[in-house]
Amino acid sequence: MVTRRQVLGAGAAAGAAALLIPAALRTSTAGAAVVPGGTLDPTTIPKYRTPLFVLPAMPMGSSPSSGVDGYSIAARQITQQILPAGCPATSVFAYGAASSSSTFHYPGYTIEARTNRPVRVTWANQLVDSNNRFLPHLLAVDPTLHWANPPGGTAGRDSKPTFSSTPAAYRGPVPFVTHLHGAHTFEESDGYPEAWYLPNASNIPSSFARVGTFYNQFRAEAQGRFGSIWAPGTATFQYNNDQRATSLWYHSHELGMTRLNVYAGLAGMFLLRGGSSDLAPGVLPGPAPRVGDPAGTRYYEIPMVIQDRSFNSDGSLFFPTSRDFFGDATPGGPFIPNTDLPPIWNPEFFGNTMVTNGRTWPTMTVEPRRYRFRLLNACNTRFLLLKVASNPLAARPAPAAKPIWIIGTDGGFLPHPVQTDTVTIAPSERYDVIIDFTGLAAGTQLYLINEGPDEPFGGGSPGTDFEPADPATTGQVLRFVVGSLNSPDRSVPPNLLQLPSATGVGTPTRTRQLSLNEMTSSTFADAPIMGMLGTLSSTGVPQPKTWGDAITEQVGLNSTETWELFNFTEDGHPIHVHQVQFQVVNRQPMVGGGPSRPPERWETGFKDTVIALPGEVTRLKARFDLPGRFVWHCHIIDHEDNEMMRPYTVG
Ligand SMILES: [Cu+2]
Repeated sequence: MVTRRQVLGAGAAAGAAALLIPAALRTSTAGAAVVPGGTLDPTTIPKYRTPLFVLPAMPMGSSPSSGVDGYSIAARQITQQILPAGCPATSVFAYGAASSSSTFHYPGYTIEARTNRPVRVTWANQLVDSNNRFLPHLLAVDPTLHWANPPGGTAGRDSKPTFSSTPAAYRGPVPFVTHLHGAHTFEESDGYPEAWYLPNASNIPSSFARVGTFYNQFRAEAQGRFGSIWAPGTATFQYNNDQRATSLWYHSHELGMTRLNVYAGLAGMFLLRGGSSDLAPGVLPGPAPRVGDPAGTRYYEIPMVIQDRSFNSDGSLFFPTSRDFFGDATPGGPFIPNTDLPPIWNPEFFGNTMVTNGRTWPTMTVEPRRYRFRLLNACNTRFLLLKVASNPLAARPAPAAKPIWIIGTDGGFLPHPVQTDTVTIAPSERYDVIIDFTGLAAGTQLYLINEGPDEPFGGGSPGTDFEPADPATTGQVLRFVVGSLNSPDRSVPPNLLQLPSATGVGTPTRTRQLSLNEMTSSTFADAPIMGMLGTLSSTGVPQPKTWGDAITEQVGLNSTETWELFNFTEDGHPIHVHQVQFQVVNRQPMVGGGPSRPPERWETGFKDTVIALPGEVTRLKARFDLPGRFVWHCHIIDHEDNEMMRPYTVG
């Protein structure tokens, strides 16, 4: 694989002038070619053979107390037909209702919740075989990062271990903890990356740490706060849902392993409905799946979890097993400890197939009416630029065949519906959209295409500033085929929608200057060894910090702050702050003092993840009203896993 970019050193090496290189001059080396991956050639996979899988609602468990919804959800290894019938099945990690093996699916079934009605979930790590012996990871775990590190024991867990020779991939039991992305929740229920736990397997080596550094503290807090006792191999988290109706998602969130556990399948959606921040039933296209729906129920509100994946010819997921895959250093390294280059971790991952709701390139029969889609980009690294086109192979940028109406994003409804041809969606962002197929003749075929790049996104437009994704593979997502109308569409046309109002976060009393950095190997000139977040000196010099450095963001309880994200790297990064739904203030060139840009039209609601583009400062404001220890991080999860995450505290 060719090096896909020219890397700017972060920190000291990044000259400010270099940051102002126009995006159009950036080297684009990927081209309209198949993205390298496993042994299965993506061009041989038949497209549009498999119906879109409509993710059912997650079955509830018994209610732990009056007014609280209870769930018991486990992570297990299963086999699933992700590739079309006739191709081999794929082993994945999947969430499901612990009492019902048929509910295990990648991605997980959708948790349906009501605003201001708490949901309490017992999350069980059941990554074990039928003899209750632990299963090793499906993918290659790099043990040289700052990671959960169970073999380090209690003294060495959650550390960056040292080695006297380059280690092989870790093959031990899989650490696991779940984060509900976008949730307003206390620290013990937030899925802190050092609050992981191993399965309660029979063969855990006695020298291993079975839980992460913060597990026992949060276990005690959960018992005090809502009376829950955590059994071995589990944690019980409570989501109070005291926030606006919106689309959240749950996913695995372990220190140094999030990219692997999410890629292996541990993700699902969580939809929060009702109350004054939602619309009355019937206003929007619906229903969405509910537990107990009779077979044949027609759905007009459908979550779409979009991911890129690569496969081997035996159906297994492909993920790099060596840094050699990236092609930016001498093959074979040398790696840690002989240089500073991790032996297995790759800076970014781009798959060469597109998978929606756990199926490659599905097809969906739609009625000639409006649909509501809950879009989630659950890719590791890939930014998507989604568009509805009539010809999937049209020259890029393709003409839009239908507009997409954006009505909501991470933190709920926008102030007003926004009509667009393209939805730009970074990893972990959500957009709540309406597509109107009304009036289309039966048999009409439309395609959801992707015009984002097959490489990191730095802003700009497809075909002008970057090469769009390969139209034959990653440039296509799914197909719509128009069928016949089953019943009248009584939903309100999107241009006439009156969306619920919201109260802003208030006036900030403090501004923090924060930096996004990329560190380059001291041995291999163009090879990134990690991303880093940090602060800025008083003279504007970035001060990159590791996960293990002392906490610098200590926020006062109930205070409102502006965070200025200075991006010193060459790529865009989706920055996620736990606990809060923030407002995007503006973006401005870091150097030269050019005018600031207001938020994009689809960013005018509340967000928990924001695209920070290279060479710009991106400003957000948030109110922090829950005390505790949380994290903020890049949601390119390959970056997050290798130092591009920082703890922060409130109160
Ligand atoms: Cu990043």
